[in-house]
Amino acid sequence: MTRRSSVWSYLRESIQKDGTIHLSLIDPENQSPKTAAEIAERSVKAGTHGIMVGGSTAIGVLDECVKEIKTRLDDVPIILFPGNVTGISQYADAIFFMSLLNSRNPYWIVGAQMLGAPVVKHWNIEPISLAYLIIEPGGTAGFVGEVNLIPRNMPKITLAYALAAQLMGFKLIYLEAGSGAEQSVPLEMVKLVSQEVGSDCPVIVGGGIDSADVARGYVRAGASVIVQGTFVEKTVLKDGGKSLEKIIKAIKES
Ligand code: 1GP
Repeated sequence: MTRRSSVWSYLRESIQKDGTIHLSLIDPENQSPKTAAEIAERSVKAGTHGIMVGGSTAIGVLDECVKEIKTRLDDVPIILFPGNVTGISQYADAIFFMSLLNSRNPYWIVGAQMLGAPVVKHWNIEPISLAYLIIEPGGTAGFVGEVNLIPRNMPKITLAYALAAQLMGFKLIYLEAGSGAEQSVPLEMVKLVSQEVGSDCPVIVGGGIDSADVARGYVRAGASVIVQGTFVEKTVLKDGGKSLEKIIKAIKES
């Protein structure tokens, strides 16, 4: 198994080239490692740029899941999206080394990171610093992360957090509505944050994105990365990746 040399360079260059890229998120808790690998493989065929692996609660099966995906897909980066210190696997190419800036509990801002950092360093996993902001409704991530949810009608609060993240030197900013959220992040919020900090810190949007129209809206609002988890897990094996392909095509053509 080889490891990619620099996932961050790959992401940055892909964003520069394509404008907005797509990442597929797989939660190891939702299926067997074999099924997860099948989903990842089909997502790549549908045009996704990389595979994120993680969830708010998964423990135990992560290594198996990452290994299985890696044996099938050696040329697409596998990036950890950890919900806690248990979300680290030595087999991944990179890790979104994230801080949940709007948590009320310092554990999610820097405590888990303090515990995880030596492990990331030991396994030489590429860290990509990421400021994580959870917006209403927030879902499981909002609940587990003890978040002071940003109200949907307060884009300026999100911007203030994003500016703080930029000044603190984070590479990426992730605006999260929560996995499977009924309402995804408001367009106006994505637009404001992308306009003000997007050229320095690319903006990732995720949570409840389930159609080409919604994805198109985020591309036009200036998002650099669109993440889909629930949609990918629900559709890719059923229709061989056709629906996902449509969404990724819409992202490319917007
Ligand atoms: C969750 O933003 C991601 O952390 C993806 O959300 O599962 O709703 O696509 P979905």
